[in-house]
Amino acid sequence: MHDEIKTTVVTAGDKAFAWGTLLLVASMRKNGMRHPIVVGAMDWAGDMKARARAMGGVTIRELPSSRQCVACQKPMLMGCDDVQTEWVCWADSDAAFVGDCSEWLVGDDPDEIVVRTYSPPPPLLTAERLAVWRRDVEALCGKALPESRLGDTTVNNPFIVLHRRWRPFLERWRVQTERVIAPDVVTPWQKDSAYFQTDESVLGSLLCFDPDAPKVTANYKANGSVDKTRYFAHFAYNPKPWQMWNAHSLKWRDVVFPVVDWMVEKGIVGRGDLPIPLRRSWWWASRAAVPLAPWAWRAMKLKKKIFGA
Ligand SMILES: [Mn+2]
Repeated sequence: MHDEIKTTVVTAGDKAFAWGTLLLVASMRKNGMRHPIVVGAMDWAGDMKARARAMGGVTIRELPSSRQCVACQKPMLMGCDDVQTEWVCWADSDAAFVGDCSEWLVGDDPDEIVVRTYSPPPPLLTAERLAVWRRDVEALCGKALPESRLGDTTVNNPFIVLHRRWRPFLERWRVQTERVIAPDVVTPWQKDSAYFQTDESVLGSLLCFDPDAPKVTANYKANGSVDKTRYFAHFAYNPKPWQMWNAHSLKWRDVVFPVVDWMVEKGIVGRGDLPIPLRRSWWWASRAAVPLAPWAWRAMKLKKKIFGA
């Protein structure tokens, strides 16, 4: 990319997502994306921070150790002073860029937010929950639109691009997240809450009902809809590829391993430092264990619930 760099990429993870974050950062550098990167890191080991910094242009912002989910720090990080560029891009740390995606890191229109809408709408978004969103937006802003701008749907936010003119909007998103998400919420998925996808649902509520919110782009391009060789690959399903491969993530094998190879080649990590699922030589075992992934994930969650780690 020869154009001036206009965007800072922001991501975050607790220690369970440190390897994912390294993959994300490495995928950018491997593909020639030289953008500054801000990483919100919660409880990371020193060597993981050193590896991230070794890729260049990476600022680490320590997140206070807490039980509240890291995803809720998204609006704070996107609006923080380490972001000095005209645009900011949020990228989830369970993801990788495929190809040079620089073009997708700047929006077509500074008045719009680049974020994907759910189609079809998530089943958990009932009319009752939309009414709660509207009521809460009205309490925050002192006003709210009578009808949702997004109809019966909302947004899915692993990848966001926003112009810095929307910093006051990021601040409203941050404050509302603090108001409506309990401080002891650990994981982003809260199916019994009106804010069932925590930070994402709060963003959705504002985009639906805040009269001063940016308009959602009708032209989301980072998913490969415009160019199948340049896209944002979001791993989504648990467990994540660096924890254990599963039936959904197998398709990302040829996205993940070239990035791992690049990190080893550049001396960012040694092969022996890699978690087993990221070792090519163990692929046969990783592949064979796929049917066990849903059970292993349940066991991991239970362990976290009991031991908090
Ligand atoms: Mn994600």
